[in-house]
Amino acid sequence: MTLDLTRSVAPAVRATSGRPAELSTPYEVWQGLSSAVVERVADRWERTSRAYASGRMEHYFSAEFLMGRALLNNLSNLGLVDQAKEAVGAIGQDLSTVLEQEPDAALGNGGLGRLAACFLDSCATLDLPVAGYGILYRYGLFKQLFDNGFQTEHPDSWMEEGYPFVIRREEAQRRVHFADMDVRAIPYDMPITGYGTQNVNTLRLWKAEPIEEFDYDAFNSQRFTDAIVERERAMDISRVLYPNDTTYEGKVLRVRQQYFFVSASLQTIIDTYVAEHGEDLSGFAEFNAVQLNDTHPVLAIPELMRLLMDVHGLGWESAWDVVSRTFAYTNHTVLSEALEKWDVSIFERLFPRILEIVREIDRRFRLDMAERGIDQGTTDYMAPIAGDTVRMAWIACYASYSINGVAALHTEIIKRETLKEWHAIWPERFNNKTNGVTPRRWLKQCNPRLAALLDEVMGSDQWVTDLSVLAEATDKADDAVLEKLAAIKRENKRDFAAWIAEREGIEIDPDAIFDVQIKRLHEYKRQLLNALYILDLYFRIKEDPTLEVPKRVFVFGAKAAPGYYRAKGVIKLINTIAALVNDDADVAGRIKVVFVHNYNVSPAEHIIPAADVSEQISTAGKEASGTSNMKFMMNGALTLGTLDGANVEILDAVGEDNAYIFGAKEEELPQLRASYDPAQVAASTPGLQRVLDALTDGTLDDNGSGWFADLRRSLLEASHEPADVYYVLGDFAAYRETKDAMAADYADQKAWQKKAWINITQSGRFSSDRTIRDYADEVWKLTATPIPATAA
Ligand code: B1N
Repeated sequence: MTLDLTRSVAPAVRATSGRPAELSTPYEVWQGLSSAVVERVADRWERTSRAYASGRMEHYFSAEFLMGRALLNNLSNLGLVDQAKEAVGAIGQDLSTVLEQEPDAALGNGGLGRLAACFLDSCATLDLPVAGYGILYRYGLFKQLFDNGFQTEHPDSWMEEGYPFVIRREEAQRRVHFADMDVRAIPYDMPITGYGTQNVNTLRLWKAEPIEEFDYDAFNSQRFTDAIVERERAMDISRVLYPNDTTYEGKVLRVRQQYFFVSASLQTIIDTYVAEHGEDLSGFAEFNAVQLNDTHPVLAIPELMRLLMDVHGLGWESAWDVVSRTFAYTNHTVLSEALEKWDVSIFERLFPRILEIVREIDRRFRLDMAERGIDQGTTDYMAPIAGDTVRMAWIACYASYSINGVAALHTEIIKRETLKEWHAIWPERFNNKTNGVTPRRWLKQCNPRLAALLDEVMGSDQWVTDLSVLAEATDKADDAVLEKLAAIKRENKRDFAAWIAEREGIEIDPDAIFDVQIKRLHEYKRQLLNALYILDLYFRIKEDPTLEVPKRVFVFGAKAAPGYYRAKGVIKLINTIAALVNDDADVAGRIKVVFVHNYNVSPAEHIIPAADVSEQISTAGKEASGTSNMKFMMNGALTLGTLDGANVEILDAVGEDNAYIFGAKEEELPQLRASYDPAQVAASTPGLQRVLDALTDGTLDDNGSGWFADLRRSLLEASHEPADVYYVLGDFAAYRETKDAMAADYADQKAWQKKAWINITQSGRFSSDRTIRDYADEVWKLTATPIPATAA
């Protein structure tokens, strides 16, 4: 029943290092211990795959899985942490040092990719027959360094030295055909363990390789380099993750990646179906459903049509009948720059047969609309093909039986605006699935002190798999509990301060308020608003150095897409503000600004448990959901936020006394914007002009890049875009007032800890277990399939 690691660690370490375990490096111990864990779950994994194959399955298609580190997660899920500590101790090493050796699997950009990872954890924990499918990028999201405050990007070769958590399945490879080349798709399978269950689910990541290992003719005719180049062309497909979050680039390689992984995945799923149920594919949708994680895998729709018709002999009608009962589509953003559109010419070049199918979908769509009496303008707007472009979101909406947004407000916006034409015709397809995060990684593992307190207060660890039970403890916050909670936060802040000192070389005071904004750098997320506040606070202190202000540490973590210059300007600005304030004699340590470089999943695990304030300050209506807001809440940080995304539901759960909400609401913005004059707001808001002028008057040096002047212009001057699109100046006064009040409230620690406790105990709704149960019941129609326990 329970697994035993004790005897297998030392031999596994010896096998990886070729040395006695006692002489191996911490990195070798990580490799050995990780291999030992995979070895231990091998039988369960195989039994789970077999149990799922014959029943109904859900397949989660996503171009991104931001998995982070795997070892502690697996040890914790399998109940092996203590055994691992002991086994590692026995060879003279320390488990936490070993765990820190592991590179993050950063095969995603941000929230969308991390959501997919949390979902896999919940599916396994709930014994649900779900598999993930994606791409084994050789290079994950770029590594970020700062050079004089400027972001620089560096390759993330995360598995160059071997990665024990994926198994190459040579025998399960598939061929993917493009008009200009055929490639092999080799699956690398990652076991996904659940918490306290025997089931081990699978994440299948595809790697592209040439069909011919090597072109010997070219080699023999002295065209050695040509042969190498040809080989590399296939490998290019899975070489690198595109570093854009909520935007896309119409690059040929990106669409190749998308087709590559959906084609290989569908071929596998169909082959499994045929093996179980025979050659007649008309029953495919009874046993399979595919969730499309945004539009990135939408080529799966025409590809399944192709496979059903060209390979398995179905006619168009039966194939379309299967397809339209197979796919469900999740929309993750209302930003128009993220809605993928591809040039017809790219499809022509890469996969003419897919283009032919899309054209036929388009033709039949137009007939369908005509029959429904939809006018020509609307039909043209909604059609899969417009002139020279293929619109992936419209194909998704037309073919999917379910369309969902990722928070209540977001779903209302897509119904009312982004996808309103679709909602008008097919309202029954639309549903909301508010995001969630896994409490295993984001509470139990990253905040063991708080987890122990919850065990104690609750009298059991049931909360780990049913977070909603914490609500029973909302009223149990007596003085003893609140003091323990305060002590835990303090310890976490000490640990974090030590981590920051080592990583960034900055000393911070654990008694200060830790105010944190960690997320991708984007104008709509308004890191700039936060930066303007800090600058204003700095000037207030400079004006009156005796001013009494609560001590603060402002923590940032953010990567900017390499081509997004304005976002890079904000990074440079925050780093420049840090240099200005951190050592200023007048400031005297009352403000520290820390920009954590190379923000990723594992830094988040250090940062979130230490946070007091969770900055969730996007322009209302722009952040589809947000998920760090949920992680902070679970760890007792209070939200400083706008009524956007899932913040709305967090406020609902905790009540207005336990969150700090400010700013324009989504429904107010159109009217506010109509008469908005940012220059006038700047002139009439005390202190604001001074802050904006500091961007260009020599206070802050952008090293001749011109980026700070651009930021100032973007707020004040309308040119090719309206001024201050994201309403930064409009919300500034309200933000400052709320943030000042929040900082003042921190002094009453008892009241503050009480709010923190309410946030923690009311976070049940934001467990990804709840989200996944809802998908499974309402969209996927799946039932739990626990594998029977065996003796080993
Ligand atoms: O998806 C998250 C949400 O919590 C966030 O609010 C949302 O911004 C995020 C193209 C995206 N939306 N769209 C993307 C990522 C990569 C890419 O190439 C778009 N990411 C989100 C989870 O629902």
